[in-house]
Amino acid sequence: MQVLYFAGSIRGGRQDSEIYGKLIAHLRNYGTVLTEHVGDNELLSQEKMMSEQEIFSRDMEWLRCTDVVVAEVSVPSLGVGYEIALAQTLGKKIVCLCRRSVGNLLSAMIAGNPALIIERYDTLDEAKALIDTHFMEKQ
Ligand code: 6IA
Repeated sequence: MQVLYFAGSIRGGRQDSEIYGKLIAHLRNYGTVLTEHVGDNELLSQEKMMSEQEIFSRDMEWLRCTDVVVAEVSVPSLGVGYEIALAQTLGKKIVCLCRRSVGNLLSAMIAGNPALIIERYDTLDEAKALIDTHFMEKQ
């Protein structure tokens, strides 16, 4: 089983949190997802016990020991962009999922980065099928 890091917006806006939760549940078919709180508002509220410095250090450590990063990038987020850049520096495989409706509002720093695998989707089922495509080849 692989170790997976799911990145999704927190302070950038929580409007997609339900989608994150469903994508994380699907990713669990392929490995351990370290960042379950990103898709679970209750788990996330437990993070209030941690300082921002502790959250930053823990997330950086988790990124280091991750095999694959899956980032949902439809909602712009400074933290997700930062995580993607660090993951790239660490040589990780990075799959970015973005709803087609976002169009060219996706930052050029993501859309134009040849090191990233960028997949567009319309429906949750389509996003899950894209995840299957990327993880099946690793099985
Ligand atoms: O800039 P953002 O907050 O949208 O960044 C979101 C990304 O940074 C996610 O992919 C997370 O992995 C990471 N991140 C940012 N904030 C947190 C957090 N607590 N807990 C865990 N990971 C985080 C934020 C405070 C919380 C009590 C609401």
